[in-house]
Amino acid sequence: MTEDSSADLDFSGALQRLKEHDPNAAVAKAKEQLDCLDSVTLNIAVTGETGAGKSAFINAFRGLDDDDDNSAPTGITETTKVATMYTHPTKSNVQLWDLPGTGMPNFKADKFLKEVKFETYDLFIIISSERFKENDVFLAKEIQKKQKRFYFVRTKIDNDMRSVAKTRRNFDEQQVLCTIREDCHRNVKELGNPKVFLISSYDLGKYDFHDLVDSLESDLSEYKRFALVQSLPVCSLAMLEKKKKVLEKFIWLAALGSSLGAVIPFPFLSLAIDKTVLVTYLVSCHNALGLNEQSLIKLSERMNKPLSQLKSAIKSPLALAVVDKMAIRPRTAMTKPVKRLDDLLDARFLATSFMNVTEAFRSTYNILHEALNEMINDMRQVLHAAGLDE
Ligand SMILES: Nc1nc2c(ncn2[C@@H]2O[C@H](COP(=O)(O)OP(=O)(O)OP(=O)(O)O)[C@@H](O)[C@H]2O)c(=O)[nH]1
Ligand SMILES: [Mg+2]
Repeated sequence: MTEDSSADLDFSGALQRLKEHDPNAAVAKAKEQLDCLDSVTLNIAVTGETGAGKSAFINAFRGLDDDDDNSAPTGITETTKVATMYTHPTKSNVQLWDLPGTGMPNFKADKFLKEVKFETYDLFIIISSERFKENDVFLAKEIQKKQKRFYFVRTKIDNDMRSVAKTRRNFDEQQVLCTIREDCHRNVKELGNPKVFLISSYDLGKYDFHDLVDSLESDLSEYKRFALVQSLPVCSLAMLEKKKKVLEKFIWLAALGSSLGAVIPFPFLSLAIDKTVLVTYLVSCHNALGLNEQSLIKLSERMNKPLSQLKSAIKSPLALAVVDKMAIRPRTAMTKPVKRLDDLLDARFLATSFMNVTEAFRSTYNILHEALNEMINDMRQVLHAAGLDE
């Protein structure tokens, strides 16, 4: 199967196939697709002039602060000299590449692309903290020639806002954004009026980050899109909604992939459902939604809210059970008793009875759907507690 064979990716199609065809084959196919989702890699190249904010953007994209372990070094003395790969902390198949700056006077776009091995990347993000320069345009043209996509990002918008707000009495944010946008477009219009995304790497929830993600998504194959959306930090309610849509789309795959019932006849429920597949799916949703410990710590630091306040917004037994399952520390007598994830899943399955494999599939789908909704509701409450629910 190729990663682009997305036509099959829907629930009713899967159900139909299950009814009409060999269930064993349908389950095997789902498992194959799940493996594919796990193994697809997304390589994003980030380039632009020295000091433009490439490394800071990469850190923000990975949900890290500039001073975290494993973050890309930032600052005026930390110039990126060779292409360096940074993997996503929870989705290691998403790789961001910090490429050397493009600002040298003798810059040759074709030589540059050859040196950084352009074929490695799915797409290029060209960053500038001012107007885009000649070298940025040369590079974009060359990327286009090589049949790859590029996206212009104008960063450090928060700085622009601050300095204009200081000097103008009738400060109008939209007006300032409009001026910056027009200014950027003037310098890149020979490329056919490409979009320019205005961004602050220190506040991804504001300005055009969401639009950038929409554009990246629409240009990627279904599998790479899934990897991208899973990896993004939950910086706003809008981002949470985006994740919900994408995660929901793949529930049926986990439901079908777990249907051991197709292979082993009932009546033993534990034999009918492969809980490992379900647990893997729920843990990846939990990470993607930002409910894991590391993401909550980052959110509490960024929004200056106590971690305990954010954690107390998480109420669903399922989300708590995933946290408990993922905890590195051993359980102690002091640890609040939490239902185990496997037990919770068993309890939900016991409430249903399966007549055949399509029934099992449908029930598993509903159980996972409900579980995902519970975690999404929890994350909505976390964002509310963090003050990010506007
Ligand atoms: N306020 C603000 N500062 C930013 C932003 N992005 C980057 N910076 C700052 O700009 C400086 C340069 O950022 P880097 O990410 O190191 O720039 P770079 O493009 O990686 O630079 P080189 O590696 O030298 O090519 C750092 O001090 C960052 O903190 C942003 O969106 N807002
Ligand atoms: Mg750098």
